[in-house]
Amino acid sequence: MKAVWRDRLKLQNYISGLFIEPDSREWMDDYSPATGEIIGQVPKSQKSDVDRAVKAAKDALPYWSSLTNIERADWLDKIADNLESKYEDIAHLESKDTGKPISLAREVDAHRSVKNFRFFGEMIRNLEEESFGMEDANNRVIYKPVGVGALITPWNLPLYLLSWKVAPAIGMGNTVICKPSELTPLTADLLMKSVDEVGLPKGVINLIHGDGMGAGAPLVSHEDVDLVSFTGGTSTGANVAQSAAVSFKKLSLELGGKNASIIFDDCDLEKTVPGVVRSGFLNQGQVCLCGSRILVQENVYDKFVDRFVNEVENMKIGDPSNEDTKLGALISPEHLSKVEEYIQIAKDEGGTILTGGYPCLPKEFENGNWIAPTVIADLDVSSRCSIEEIFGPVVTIHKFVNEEEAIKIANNTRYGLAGSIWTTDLEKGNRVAESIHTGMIWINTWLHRDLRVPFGGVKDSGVGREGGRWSLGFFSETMNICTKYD
Ligand code: TXE
Repeated sequence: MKAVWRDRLKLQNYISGLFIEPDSREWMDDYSPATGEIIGQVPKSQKSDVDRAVKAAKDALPYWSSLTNIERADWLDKIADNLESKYEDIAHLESKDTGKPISLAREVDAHRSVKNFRFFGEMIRNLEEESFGMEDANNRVIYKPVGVGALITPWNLPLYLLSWKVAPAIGMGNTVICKPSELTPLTADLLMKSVDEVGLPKGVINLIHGDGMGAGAPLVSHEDVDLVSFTGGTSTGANVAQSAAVSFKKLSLELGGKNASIIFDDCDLEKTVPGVVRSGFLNQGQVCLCGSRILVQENVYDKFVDRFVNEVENMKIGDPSNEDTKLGALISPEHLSKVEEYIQIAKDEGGTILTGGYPCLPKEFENGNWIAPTVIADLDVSSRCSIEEIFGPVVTIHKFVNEEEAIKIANNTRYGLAGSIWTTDLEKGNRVAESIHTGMIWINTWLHRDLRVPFGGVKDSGVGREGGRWSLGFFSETMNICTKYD
């Protein structure tokens, strides 16, 4: 299938089935992370745009929520089919907008965006009512829509994360307003085109572009918004939580991570090294699940580090549109500066840079946000780079002696999202996993996703779980109806 790429897309909001300009008539530039060129213009929306979108969603609610699960599942399938026909477009737009390699955008972003709609369509079609019989009565548990949902998403996996929220939200009978990151608006626009093409009833899915303060904040605090699902940074998440709490909105927060990869000396190094490289650097380390702290048992430390650094240095960095590129650019100049500052902090705190620096790239990329994958050793386990989220292609490596010490280091952070454990002793792997304070752990793998399982974190990594029936639970109100027999 041929990709369609149109330079400098001038985007519109999508409200009540219409693509419309923002009231401000102002747009922000959208930049290519790889080259620094302007590739699109993003509406700078404000409260009046948000008000209009919320009204559209509220007006659409009575009809949409009156449909059966099967009817709504059919709509999810239609959106999935339409997105699938745009598979190559999704990959190209996402790669252009985020700076990630095209192969990754295809395998991960395009694939999962389609799959999210199919998966939740299937789940909702087969959702069965639960009942609890008593001697003299019966309890029926039913799922009702929550109402109008605000879905706020970040820039690292734009359509992947947006579809992860939209599909279960509308599938359970809610109507929604999407607020994608202002840094990566292109595939959210594509989704609206799909929704428009399939003829989804107007107002069920609305989209407001804009920045956090102008568009995100008035959306979260809007009195007619009943639920907020947010994925993004921890400090923004704290603001969102504060604002949503005032009117007791249903809230799910998926925030940052500082995940440990724990390598025991009995691991299979042939599989562990590539697995840990992937977990450290996928999407330039800009995935909340990335394993950015690598804890290695002392007996295998030197051998692991040698092989690991060698494999990292062999990753191909450069033009995201090349099929064999493994690492692309960072999302923005500001984010690149944040990552550079952390590398400087690591040096100041006594870290040794085992590999890193800047890649040598053709002239067309000189204004992009580039940095080579960086591996830092010799830092104290409590140093800032070892416990704070960097969210870039930077990992720290630490030595541990035994299980207890590995667990202690892994838990030595305010974050608690995920992690991975690498060992051939599965009993030990499971024992250690249960002691780690996170919402998810992988053993001998990473980012091996079954969409039925709960996804989310503890501590500063968030509140609540999405995924499978947890998403269906979050995007609905469960109600019990108890009927007493004569
Ligand atoms: O995300 P923000 P940023 C981490 C990562 C990164 C840091 C900051 O460490 O360096 O967060 O990234 C919208 N009310 N993650 O600043 O601000 C915003 O417009 C409502 C981890 O880019 O959290 C965007 O749509 N909405 C993360 C979304 O929130 C607001 C992925 C996320 O932006 C708002 C990305 C407000 N007051 C970064 N302010 C993950 N969990 O995967 C902003 N927004």
